[in-house]
Amino acid sequence: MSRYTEAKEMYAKYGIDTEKVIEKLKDVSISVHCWQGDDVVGFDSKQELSGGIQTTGNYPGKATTPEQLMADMDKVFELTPGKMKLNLHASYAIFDEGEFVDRDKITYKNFSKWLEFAKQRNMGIDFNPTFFSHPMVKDGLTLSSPDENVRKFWIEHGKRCIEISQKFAEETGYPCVMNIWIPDGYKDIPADRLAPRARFKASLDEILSVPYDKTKVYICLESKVFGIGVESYTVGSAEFCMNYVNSKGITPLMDNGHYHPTEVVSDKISSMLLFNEKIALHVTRGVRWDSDHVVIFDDETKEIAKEIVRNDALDRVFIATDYFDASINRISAWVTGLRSVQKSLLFALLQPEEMLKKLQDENDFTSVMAISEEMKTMPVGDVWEEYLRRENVVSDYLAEVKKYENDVLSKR
Ligand code: RNT
Ligand code: ZN
Repeated sequence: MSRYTEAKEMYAKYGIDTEKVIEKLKDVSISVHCWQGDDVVGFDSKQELSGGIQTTGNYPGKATTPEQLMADMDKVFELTPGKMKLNLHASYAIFDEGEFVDRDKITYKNFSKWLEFAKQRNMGIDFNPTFFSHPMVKDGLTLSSPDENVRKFWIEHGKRCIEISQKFAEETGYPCVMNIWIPDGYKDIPADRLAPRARFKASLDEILSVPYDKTKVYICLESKVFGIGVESYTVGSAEFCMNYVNSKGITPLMDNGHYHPTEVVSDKISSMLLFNEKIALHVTRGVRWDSDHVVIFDDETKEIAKEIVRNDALDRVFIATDYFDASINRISAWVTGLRSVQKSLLFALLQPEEMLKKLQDENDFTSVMAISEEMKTMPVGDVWEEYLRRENVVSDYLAEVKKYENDVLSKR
């Protein structure tokens, strides 16, 4: 008997059909962040990374041209099972020789190569305006700046990005999730917490005045608690974003690095699902702070996956990855993170959720604990291997990555 057949029988004892689970997992789409490939540098101005986020490390072979980034992403797609979407930042605009278009003026034409890339791979595109790493970020502020010219520049950027997102959705045939995150905040205790938030609110209102098709473009707002150099006050806090999103009927985005270290996104998902048709996630791994370490198959990632699965919300949660590690092979980092998200979803799909919910209602927490612990050592790995086999994806991705490093990355 094969290991998978044995695993199938073991799970069947808990009423879990591994065949159905594999079919379900195949359909879950993960939005792959392009910025893991070049340490969040982008192509438009190659400015130093700003906005309180940081990459550390200097592993050789990073992508420095669109062609290299695309080639690296192809390697990632080849080594990753399941459905994927391309997640682009506006700073990844591709210009012709000698051309430069600033962020307040970009159009979909500056992304035509990406559009071609996505279409050829039958992928949708998600998009992000880039409110950082740019000279128009003044004193660390963008949409909340007291300087009207600064605000205007970034409002125009936001508007252009909605237009581009709409075009992506129309051209690819897949809806585009457009996520707004701004780095605005203060290093030390501010004298006025209200005015910057009021300006941010007014700026967002202006951006959202651009007409767009709500069935094609989902606009998200991502909150944050603090960033490096922005320790005391963040304009786009959780409360700001949650209220703004609800008042406008747009989509909340939770990044699990953006809360106090003992707060967990897994506990927030159910509440957000009760009040929002869709929610979006940035799956990352914060180590002591929002460090954006590569996602691994750890407890919180599994718990997030469980919340999506047992609340029957796979079609209501936009899942995207968001991490950047420059200290290890970037392709391996990308693939490890993406596989970990999928593995967590698989683990979640392999839980006897109905049984556990019933036991909770009967206040039998003794059984809830015992069964949950048993599930941890069930043969999820054998189901995972079968899933890879059916998706025609190699199991040993490390060997492939090393080969690519040798053949391609080391020659850059
Ligand atoms: C920053 C946010 C944001 C960025 C990307 C690059 O803390 O998480 O999502 O990581 O937009
Ligand atoms: Zn994020």
